[in-house]
Amino acid sequence: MKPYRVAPIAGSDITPESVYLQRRGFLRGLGLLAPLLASGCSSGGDAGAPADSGPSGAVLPATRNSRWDSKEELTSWRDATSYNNYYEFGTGKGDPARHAGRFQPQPWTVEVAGHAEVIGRFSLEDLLKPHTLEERIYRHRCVEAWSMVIPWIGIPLGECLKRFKPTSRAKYVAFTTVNRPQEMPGLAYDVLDWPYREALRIDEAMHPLAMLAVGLYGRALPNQNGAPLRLVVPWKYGFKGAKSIVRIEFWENQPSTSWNIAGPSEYGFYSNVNPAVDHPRWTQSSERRIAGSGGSLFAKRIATLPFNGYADEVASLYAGMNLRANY
Ligand SMILES: Nc1nc2c(c(=O)[nH]1)N[C@H]1C(S)=C(S)[C@@H](COP(=O)(O)O)O[C@H]1N2
Ligand SMILES: [Mo]
Repeated sequence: MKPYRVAPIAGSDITPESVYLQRRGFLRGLGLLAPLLASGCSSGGDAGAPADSGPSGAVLPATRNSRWDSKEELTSWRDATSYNNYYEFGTGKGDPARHAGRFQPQPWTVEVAGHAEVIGRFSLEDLLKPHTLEERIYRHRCVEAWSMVIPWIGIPLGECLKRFKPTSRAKYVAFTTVNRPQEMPGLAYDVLDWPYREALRIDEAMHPLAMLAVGLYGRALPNQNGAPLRLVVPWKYGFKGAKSIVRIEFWENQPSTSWNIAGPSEYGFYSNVNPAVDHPRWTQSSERRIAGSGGSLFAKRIATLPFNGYADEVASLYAGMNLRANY
């Protein structure tokens, strides 16, 4: 069962599985990997998997984009897929992996609406078809001051949005995520204004770093990471990365967002990673890097970089803006 029909890419372009296994010390898991590869099913959760079994789920061929490679140690598949924020499945870090098994990310459609010439309902296959899946290694910084380094697979968000021909009135793009109480036990709690909503300014959305992700570590996104389609905006705090997107809407005015409604003084619209502006309840000047054998609990603290290290690429988007007032 392969969730995506993606045109095959020449062998040399495909990230070899062995690269992950070597880089991440998973050679020990090779024997365990074979049956998982054969089953090829999108994983609903790795919570019960053996500790070092490595990536699982449908293999997703992608072209490595060497522009965004990294010498930093990658977060392990296990940490990236078992230490999550996805409040629709519960507020604990282990809840998404534990409770996302019932969620059905296939088939999937996305509604496109608002100030654009091309609007309507599109299947995930239609959204992805004209694009080549790329792999990019990005730093991933949560507002709660932990971070990861993750090889995402997806397409540039801007390339996808251009196909809808946004009009000159489209100043913002709003993303709404799926709302399925039967499959998502966390929706029974009023911790956020459901459905989860996020938004970007149109120039942020068009920036080549912004990604629509469908996989990680060479595999389709597990449910807990936002299957089948999520945002990845690496210069912003993680909560801007809306998971399981069902609606994309072009707006003239700045859209409201779930986290901003929940705590306007703590979660701003921009939420650019900024070590100089602390969260009211904790510092943002450093982060716990969850990577390698250090594991989640004893992860080392490192300095947080402006724009999460992507300042050279994105700082110009905010020229002249007061980034303390516009946090
Ligand atoms: N729909 C939805 N998307 C979401 C969230 C959520 O609760 N619901 N949490 C956000 C937060 S706070 C973070 S840090 C990232 C976490 O992504 P990851 O679990 O893949 O690392 O997802 C973001 N996207
Ligand atoms: Mo987060």
